[in-house]
Amino acid sequence: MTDELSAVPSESSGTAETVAALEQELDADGVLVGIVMGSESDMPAMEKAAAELTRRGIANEIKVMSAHRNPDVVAEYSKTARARGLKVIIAGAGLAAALPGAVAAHTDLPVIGVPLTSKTSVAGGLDAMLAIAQMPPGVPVACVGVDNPKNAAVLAERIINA
Ligand code: RP5
Repeated sequence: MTDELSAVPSESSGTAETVAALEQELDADGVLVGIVMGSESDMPAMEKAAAELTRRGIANEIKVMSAHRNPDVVAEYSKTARARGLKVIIAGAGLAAALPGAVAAHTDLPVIGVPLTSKTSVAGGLDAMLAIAQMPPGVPVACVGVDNPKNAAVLAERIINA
């Protein structure tokens, strides 16, 4: 047994228990919902999702990562989300809003997309809404209304409690 594995509780002799114990080490301090967004400029909108989750007693974390500007960060975050204990990821983005789909490409956790308006949006955010909703079969992303991060938080709670 390696030093790393000897730190695993003695009752964790099977593979499943060992994996569970190692995943525990990656635990995100009880965070259940990850909130990500494509730009710092999305923060005023997406903070409302965090505030709603916090109001409902659901631990969350909030991070900026762009599908186009930081693709490797998005992939790493998404791939490790389940092992860290997250249950749902909320992803907000505007314009060619690839972030929710990019996250869903790397995790089987439920992903809720929030289409956002920004200063160069066209059709009042319809650009982002279509980019988020029109995912290919087999890689679903839930899509709430334009600039409606509160509904993403409420839906995340319902998913967690389903
Ligand atoms: C999207 O482009 C972001 O999600 C944001 O809504 C929009 C504008 O980004 P910035 O130019 O303000 O960084 O990727």
